[in-house]
Amino acid sequence: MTTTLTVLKDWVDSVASLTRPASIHWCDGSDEEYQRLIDEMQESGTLMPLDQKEYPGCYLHRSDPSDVARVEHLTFVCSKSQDDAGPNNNWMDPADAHAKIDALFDGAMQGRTMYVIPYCMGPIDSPYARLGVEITDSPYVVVNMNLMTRMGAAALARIEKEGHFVKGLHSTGDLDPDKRFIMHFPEELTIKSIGSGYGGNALLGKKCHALRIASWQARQEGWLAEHMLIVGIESPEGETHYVACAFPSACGKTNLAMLIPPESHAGWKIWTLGDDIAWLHLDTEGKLRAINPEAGYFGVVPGTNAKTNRNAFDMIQRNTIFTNVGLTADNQPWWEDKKTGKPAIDWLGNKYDGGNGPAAHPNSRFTVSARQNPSYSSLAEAPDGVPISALVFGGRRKELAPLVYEAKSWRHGVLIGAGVASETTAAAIGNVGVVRRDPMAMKPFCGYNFADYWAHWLSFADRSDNLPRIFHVNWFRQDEDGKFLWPGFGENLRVLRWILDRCEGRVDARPTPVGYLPQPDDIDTEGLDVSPETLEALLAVNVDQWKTEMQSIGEYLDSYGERLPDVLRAEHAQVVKALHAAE
Ligand code: GTP
Ligand code: SPV
Ligand code: MN
Repeated sequence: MTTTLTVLKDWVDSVASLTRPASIHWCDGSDEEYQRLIDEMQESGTLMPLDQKEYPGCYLHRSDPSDVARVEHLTFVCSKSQDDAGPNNNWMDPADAHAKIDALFDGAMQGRTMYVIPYCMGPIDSPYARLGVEITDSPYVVVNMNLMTRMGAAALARIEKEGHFVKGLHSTGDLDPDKRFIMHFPEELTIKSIGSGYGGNALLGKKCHALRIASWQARQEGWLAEHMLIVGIESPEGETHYVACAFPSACGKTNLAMLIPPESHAGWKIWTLGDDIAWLHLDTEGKLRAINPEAGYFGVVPGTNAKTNRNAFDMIQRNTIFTNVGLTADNQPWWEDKKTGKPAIDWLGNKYDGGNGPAAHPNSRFTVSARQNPSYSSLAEAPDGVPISALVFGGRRKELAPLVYEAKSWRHGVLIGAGVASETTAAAIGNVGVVRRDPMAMKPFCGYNFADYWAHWLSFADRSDNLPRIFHVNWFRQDEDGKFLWPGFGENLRVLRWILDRCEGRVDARPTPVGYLPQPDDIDTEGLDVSPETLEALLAVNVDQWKTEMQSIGEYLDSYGERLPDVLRAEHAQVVKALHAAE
């Protein structure tokens, strides 16, 4: 296989002459190709088969111990002007960046096969879908891209028809963290990544293309590329609403996207459209419509059990690639909070004795096709996507942020999004549990200056009076003993119900300086172990704490200087004023 498209052929030739692979393979995306690569990786030791009786088609990959998460400090946006990348991104001059990374690519694929992966982000016949080609020397990347994207012959055909595509060059290099870089050249629609084989660093269709490059394109073209799940919520009366939620990494997107209604909610159904990324476009009626550019899930394994997420638990019982989980004595995958089995071997391959930290890495992941999800929506393949009723921001906050509140307007909602903060998680290398600003859950993923990004968000109010309402949720409030105040998981449906009631004008709300809060009776706690006092705590607005928070948000916004939209400053000033008036 090769291509009739000269720009593609020339680029592949030039990469081959730089990286000097032993051979070149054009991926067709077939089942045979997938299985052949799986077999080859078992021979080379890259993959280990799991117990094929209980876990048919499942394999374990152990990554290099230094290569277990995204590397934000090594991720760069290399726009011509540093201001276009903004204070939210690491920046390098494009010429310097190319020189630096090309030197590392020089001869990097010697003795290896170079795989050319044409892929399509979004349903293959969707006008909103975008094309890319990833060149990689990692067969692990190829099989993951097979599960995560529409890749192969059909994508190549569309690329040849359209004539343009995002170029992604990846090599695992020698996995030396000092020679690891993830670089984006938005003006050239190009990504270059070397030195990591892990997730968001290496599966270039995901965060690199579908968020960093796509967000840049979306701003120019008038749409949004967001770190959001997309979920359909069907009531017992058969009314379905679609909601898109932005929570930072490892803060509950996959879980909410495939939520199982609790027993108390007979007749409710949840339909998953996407668990990580949404591309949002205004339609001719001014409605925001969402597609999921991905076709599979790269999900956090720890915490997944039959009670928290039965759908995911069942889904990863077959045809799943596990990365960095532990093993039981009978060669089944094991992770913290699995609730069944016992660990015998840890994620590093050492005997597990309980003394040296978790058996599964906290950022261990499963890769699986979305089609295996029992709650997979039939509209996940719809070319025009689904209409969105509500946008929801969220974070992992021990205190302060209430269980749920609603923005007073689109503009106020943009301020709420811009002020999102969350405790850091194991999804990126670095400290865990430190609260940091993560606007719209896009801190690591926005490919341009956040000031321009907020202006772009604000501009939607000028283009439509039919926009979704905006909310903020927090499943992670804790008491003094570190116990979660809210049961979370399936019970989050109770909060989604309030959100939909608000969208439908079925309930009123309590106005506060920070937004509209539920009247306590409007959150159904029937059958829950949540006392009225706990609910009150979950729905409280502590004026003093919020004043401090708004001060900190104000300083954060100010760090964007002149480019910060005045509207956002004005929205901020209004909340501050309301907090002072509330004394
Ligand atoms: P990325 O794939 O990194 O973008 O993460 P994500 O946002 O999809 O997070 P995910 O759903 O995988 O959840 C991450 C962790 O949070 C898992 O360990 C979950 O068990 C836990 N979690 C998810 N939802 C809830 C919840 O409602 N309450 C509590 N307490 N924990 C939750
Ligand atoms: C995240 O970190 O938000 C993820 C995993 O979804 S990764 O693919 O590594 O970005
Ligand atoms: Mn994510």
